[in-house]
Amino acid sequence: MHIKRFTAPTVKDSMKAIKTEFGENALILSTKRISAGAYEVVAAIDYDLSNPVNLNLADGTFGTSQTSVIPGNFGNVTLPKVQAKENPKAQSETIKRELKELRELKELCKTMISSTNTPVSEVFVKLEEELVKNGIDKRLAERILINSFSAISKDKTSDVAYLKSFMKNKISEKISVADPLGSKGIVSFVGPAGVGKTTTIAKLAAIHALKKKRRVALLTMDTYRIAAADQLKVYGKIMGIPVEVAKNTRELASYIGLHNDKDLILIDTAGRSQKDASRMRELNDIASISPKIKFNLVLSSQTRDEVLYDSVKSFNALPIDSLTFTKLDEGNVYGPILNAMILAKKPLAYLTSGQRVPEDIEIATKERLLNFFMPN
Ligand SMILES: Nc1nc2c(ncn2[C@@H]2O[C@H](COP(=O)(O)OP(=O)(O)O)[C@@H](O)[C@H]2O)c(=O)[nH]1
Ligand SMILES: [Mg+2]
Repeated sequence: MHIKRFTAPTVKDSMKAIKTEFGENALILSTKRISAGAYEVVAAIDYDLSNPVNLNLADGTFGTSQTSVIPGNFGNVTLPKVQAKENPKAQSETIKRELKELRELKELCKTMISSTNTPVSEVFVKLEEELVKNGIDKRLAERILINSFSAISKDKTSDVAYLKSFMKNKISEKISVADPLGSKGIVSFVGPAGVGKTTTIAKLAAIHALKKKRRVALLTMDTYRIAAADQLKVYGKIMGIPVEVAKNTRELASYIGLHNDKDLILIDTAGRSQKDASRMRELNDIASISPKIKFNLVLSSQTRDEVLYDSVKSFNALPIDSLTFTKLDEGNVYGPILNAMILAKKPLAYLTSGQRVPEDIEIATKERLLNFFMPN
């Protein structure tokens, strides 16, 4: 469903604009006079059937692993291949399911329109605005809202507080958290350049080596930028922990062997553009050294929509175990974290909010995340 506000000098003019943009099938959600000579009409249109949408209204999910959570940009993460393999019977099942979902969506819109005492549509639009203002992808915001509105009893659809807590629960079901350094292991930090991988590693190394007294070794494969390895060496020296520079995956494998007595081995990698195929291959080679190596994808919370989705999609080709979001101190919009988590379908490990080592890092908790996504 696509919802849009149309403002014009008269309702008739708004209707004309709606008809031009949305066609005959537009559903009118609300009409109000906003000032002398200005009327606002909120209209909605069903998704085009050709658009790969799975609302899963029946079970209240935002989408399944076989279909996109969010159409459009999110659609080609897993969808094209899965669809290509579908046999005609499965395809017809998919079409049937989608038609059923569209019918349910239409019913939901009708319910919203017919509610005259407390215009549900206004609550819907207001909550959607709140989510979108917080950086939550509009398409995801609509799904969360539709799933929530359709799952609660009608007398609750204008109770904003109830709706918010219901939506929080819905989001909570869809996200998870995990600390990859909870037990002994090897974790490689990957992600675009400049997001804060090396700083995050320094913070984690300080916490585990100095505070928790665990045996830690740092390995770096970042030999592309001058002084990149030095940055980590300085941290290692201050903390009194070994730092090894590996020029290739063969060397990396031998350093991993050398430090097999350690509780934790943290691997720093060169920040690379996901468009750089040879460097992405190198990251894949790290994965092939040992299945024990975990991958944490580090992303900046300040990266917006398309660029962020691009990174998630490209790096998700690696066996990513968890995510980290950095630079929370640089903004007050947290939706992109949710967008990326839903798209990546991976748990969140750490949040960082400053340059101080080791103070500015925290282990992610669901409670904290939900407060970021839907502040009270
Ligand atoms: N404001 C802020 N800056 C950060 C944070 N994490 C890292 N940085 C800074 O971002 C820049 C790049 O960090 P670096 O760790 O070298 O990124 P890398 O290229 O991914 O290894 C440095 O100036 C860091 O001090 C954070 O949480 N908040
Ligand atoms: Mg670095």
